[in-house]
Amino acid sequence: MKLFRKVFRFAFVLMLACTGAAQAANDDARTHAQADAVQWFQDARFGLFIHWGVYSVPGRGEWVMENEKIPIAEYEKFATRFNPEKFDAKAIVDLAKRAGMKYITITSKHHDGFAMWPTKQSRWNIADATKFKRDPLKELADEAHRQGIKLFFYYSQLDWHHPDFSPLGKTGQAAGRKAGGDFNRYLDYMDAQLTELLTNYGEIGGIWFDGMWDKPDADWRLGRTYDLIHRLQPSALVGSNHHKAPYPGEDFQMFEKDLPGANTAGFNTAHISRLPLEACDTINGAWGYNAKDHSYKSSKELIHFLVRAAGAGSNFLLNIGPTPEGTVQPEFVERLEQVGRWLQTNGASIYGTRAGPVPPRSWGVTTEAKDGTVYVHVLEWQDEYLLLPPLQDIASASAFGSGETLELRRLPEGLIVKLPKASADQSDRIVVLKRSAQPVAASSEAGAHQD
Ligand code: H79
Repeated sequence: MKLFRKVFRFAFVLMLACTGAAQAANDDARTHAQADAVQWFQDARFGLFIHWGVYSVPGRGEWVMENEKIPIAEYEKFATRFNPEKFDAKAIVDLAKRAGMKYITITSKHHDGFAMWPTKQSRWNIADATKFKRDPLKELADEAHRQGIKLFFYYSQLDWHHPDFSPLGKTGQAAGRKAGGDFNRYLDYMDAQLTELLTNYGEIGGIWFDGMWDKPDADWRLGRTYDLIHRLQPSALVGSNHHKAPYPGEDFQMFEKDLPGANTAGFNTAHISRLPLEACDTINGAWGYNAKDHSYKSSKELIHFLVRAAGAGSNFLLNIGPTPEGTVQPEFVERLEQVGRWLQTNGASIYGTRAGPVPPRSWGVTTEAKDGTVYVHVLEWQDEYLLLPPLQDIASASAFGSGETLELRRLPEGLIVKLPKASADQSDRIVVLKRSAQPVAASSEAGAHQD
């Protein structure tokens, strides 16, 4: 009997040790996968955001259900008209590549709860509720993988359609759901949908959550959901647009319509964390297709946003809202191609860089490559000379592209650089600063003054 107990205890301890070791190995795998993914993400710097769903049918933006107080039964009729036969995953991935983007983040489910893939968890999805029998997420995932573009899924935790999204939050009050749903059952549904997305679509770059702000005080079981994601795909990065400082388990921090630190949009009150950063914005004013919104940002404005994001150490996720047919309107294509052309020439000052030694300024920003080369991006500055803070180890300045040596004066107050001449259509004047191994003294005798 005693022996039996001993053996039993040994087996029990061994089992504990094994699960502990397995857990440690898992954690270790996640740590390595996450570290590589984070490096990749920060090097990428530019991605394509896609807002696409049944809301594209009325063409009044992705908030149409809430803004126009459309009840569920009425809203579901848009799905019967959603038949995006012109959707061409290759055309979309080609476009992202031409734009110089390294990843795509697409709405798998927005606040209206509609799943853009044939989920088995409810019939409110593209296969069961529309005439369109294809799986656009699968087509996009396969094409993205073929072309070496990473695919992220946007997933709205807020749901205006699910009966168990209860009690209601700030929004979704006009959808017409009965009270008494079970929120934990909703969270099980969400985890089951995420499991599908992270199991059936190959390698996924990450999950981009949105909508927690609707019920900031609810228990969202974040730890459980984030662990599930990290277990299913250790290299998938998790981020959430909750407008607060990041929670444990999140791998990047996003800023909606805002540069990190700028807070121009007013609702990203979270301070900047040490996590990788990503700022997202629209080309016109809408995320989902809006047929009447023609206030397009110019390609120069978009380039400036990209450059200012890089200077703040952040990625830029630039959005398109495809039409209900699945095509991309020409105004978006044209602008993405223009940004792509700019990146073809100037990409070395953006890709693979981190925020540079001079913090963002109104005149522009600095980025820094891994070899220490500093790129000064002069965006809004009319004068011939620019005063930079006294950077100690800068040996020389040259114009990006032409390589022309630029005059550099080292004063105790700072570095004065003579800027390259701007051409009329130039979005950005880029100065390359090369570092020396030794700090350079602040005097013209040091040989820094070149005419
Ligand atoms: O998917 C796009 C938008 O539909 C979504 N995020 C981007 C990426 C988005 N949802 N809401 N918002 C953007 C704006 C949020 C506004 C809020 Fe509020 C202000 C949320 C909480 C305070 C006003 C009051 C709207 C809800 C309550």
